[in-house]
Amino acid sequence: MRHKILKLLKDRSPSYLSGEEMAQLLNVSRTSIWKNIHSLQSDGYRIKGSPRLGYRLAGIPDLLFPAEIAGELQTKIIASSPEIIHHYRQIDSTNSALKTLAEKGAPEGTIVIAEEQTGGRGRMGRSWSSPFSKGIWLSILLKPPLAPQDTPLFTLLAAAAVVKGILVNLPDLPVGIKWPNDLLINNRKVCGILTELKAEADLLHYLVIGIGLNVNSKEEDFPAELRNTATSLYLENNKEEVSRQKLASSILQEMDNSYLDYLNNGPGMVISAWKKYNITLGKDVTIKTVQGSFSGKAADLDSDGALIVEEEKGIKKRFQAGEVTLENFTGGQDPF
Ligand code: BTX
Repeated sequence: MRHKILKLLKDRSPSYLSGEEMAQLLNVSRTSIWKNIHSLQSDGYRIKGSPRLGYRLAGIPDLLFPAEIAGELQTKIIASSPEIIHHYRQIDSTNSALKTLAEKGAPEGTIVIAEEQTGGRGRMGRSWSSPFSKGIWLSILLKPPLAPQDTPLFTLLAAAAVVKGILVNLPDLPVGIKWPNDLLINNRKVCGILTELKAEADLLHYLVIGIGLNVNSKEEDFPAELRNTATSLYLENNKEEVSRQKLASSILQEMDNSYLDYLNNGPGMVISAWKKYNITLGKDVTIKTVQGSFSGKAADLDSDGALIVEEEKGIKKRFQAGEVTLENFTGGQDPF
């Protein structure tokens, strides 16, 4: 009902629409209209009431409500209807919440998005700073018909889709992907991706792809220890705020487009999109893995997403996981 009332107000904006007309159009009581208007107002929608004219929408908060991010979407699977978009003002971790929903049978394409995470998670038990309304803290549930060993490609798919979503809104931003899935601008981390899965030996049950993108964070919004290594779109965009609603919609749309392309045509496009936006290949790198550290030139990306590193004597090694440090990067070693 809230979505329907909002749609009517948006369609009529900036004019007024009477409570009686809304009640008739939606076939509900005027009390129901009135209650929903109050609930929208308490969420931050500026709805002006006039005894003679009715209601008028005067402002929309930049919060990631399903009605706002789903409005322009033309997705087939991901966030394809407001019912599979779960929005929270505050939550521990969107990945954890989505895994709980997945266990209860949530359909593919379900997303969890939050204004703030109190226990945002990075890889290997690290934490992810996620202050209120400053970023996009988002998780997406996918159930591709694949073996678990194919899943690293989805992290690459997500990284490239987020870059595309950013560039739709900010075409000049020099954003690049450090293997496998960190997004950097001017050598600082603007986005991280955490992919988690449930699988048996050769059967993938589901994937949860968690995206953390710093959007309107100012220096003081980052914990002191991150101020030299993290950045936000705001800081890189001449300190101009960016609409999180538009950005979230663009990212979901690009994720959906890429996922459908993957399902229909295989991994070719994922690999070429990742290569197009990467800042890793051709660089001297050190890669830390559970087996130890290796240095060499990042030579290529394999068709399964593995990084091929060429060591000094021309010996090539394949890495499916690890932490890459880019050597001789602007300003010396990168800080991650
Ligand atoms: P990561 O392990 O590559 O990065 C984590 C490291 O990045 C931290 O140890 C810290 O040094 C740094 N860091 C922490 N917060 C930020 C930040 N906001 N900006 C830049 N650097 C930061 C990357 O892990 C994966 C992060 C995924 C986060 C998403 S948010 C939605 C979803 N839910 C959830 O709990 N996690 C994911």
